[in-house]
Amino acid sequence: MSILYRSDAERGRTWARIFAAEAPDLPFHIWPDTGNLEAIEYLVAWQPSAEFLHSLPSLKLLFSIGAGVDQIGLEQVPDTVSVVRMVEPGIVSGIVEFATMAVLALHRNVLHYQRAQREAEWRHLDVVPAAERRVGIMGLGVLGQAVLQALSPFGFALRGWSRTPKQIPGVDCYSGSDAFEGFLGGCDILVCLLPLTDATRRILDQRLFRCLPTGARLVNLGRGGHLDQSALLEALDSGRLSAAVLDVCEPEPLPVGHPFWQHPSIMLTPHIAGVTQPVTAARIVLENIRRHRRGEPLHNVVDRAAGY
Ligand code: NDP
Ligand code: OXD
Repeated sequence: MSILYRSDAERGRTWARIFAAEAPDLPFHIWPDTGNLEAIEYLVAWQPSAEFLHSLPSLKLLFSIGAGVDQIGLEQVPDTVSVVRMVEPGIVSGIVEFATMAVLALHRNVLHYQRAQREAEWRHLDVVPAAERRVGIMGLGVLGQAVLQALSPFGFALRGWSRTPKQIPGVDCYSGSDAFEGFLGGCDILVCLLPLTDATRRILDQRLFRCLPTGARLVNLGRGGHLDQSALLEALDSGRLSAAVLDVCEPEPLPVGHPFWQHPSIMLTPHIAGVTQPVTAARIVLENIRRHRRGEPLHNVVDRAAGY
């Protein structure tokens, strides 16, 4: 029995140290040193190929190194293998910090002031009180709820949208496609924290932008595949949207010359909002392996039918 880690090798060395100290009976390998492929029961990876997965006859658990699992391609994972996503405090605090930064930057018109500074213009906009700014989160899971909690002390009018109904104190909750337009109509700042599935691909499209209040602002922290890029450019250029913060895009990185790189109303970051932290993540994975070995239910198993 062994575990193979197939991701960033430098962070993998921290994982290896933790496993050596806390689970010395479980051999820990860092790709490309796989050890005996037939002994691998646990795999930690971002985007393993179908061919590689099928070369591991004893594989029992596939741990996504990230919170999202769309990059794995669930349909290619053998039915005998459970897929577990990464829910660990390092990702959560990273997303909370980034989303708070992005919402505050959009609320206080930071992209406008960056442009004004570049043009050496002393050009101010009205300050809108937080209570008059409506912030909506698409996706009320681990990350969406943590972001709402962090935004609460600022006094924004908060709302959220999910697949199944939720009740969150201080947040107007909407669910399902029937409630979607009503939700969007009250989002001056919209944050996408959805998983990428068949139901959410290209959800950030022209129809959605038309349902937002004129001049709304967008933050996409989900996946690049959520966004219809042409629709965003059109919405920004027509004034339907006024600014966007994009941490994810498709492809990553964007090609040289892509219009997002230089767009004055887009802030682009290279998928760094929530980064898996090796010390906390290794311990979370180890706890799940222990549960598996004791025959107990696992935490954060992906629902393959739902795709997240
Ligand atoms: P969760 O699985 O905890 O939550 C997902 C939420 O999305 C749930 O509230 C779910 O609804 C909702 N949802 C899913 N499908 C739909 C749908 N069709 N319609 C409406 N709501 C839907 O995920 P996390 O919060 O942990 O992560 C969310 C995503 O964030 C990840 O999948 C990943 O893509 C992205 N991410 C990005 C990072 C970055 O650095 N930019 C870092 C980490 C994650 P319900 O509650 O009803 O099930
Ligand atoms: C994740 C990510 O899914 O980093 O964790 O995008």
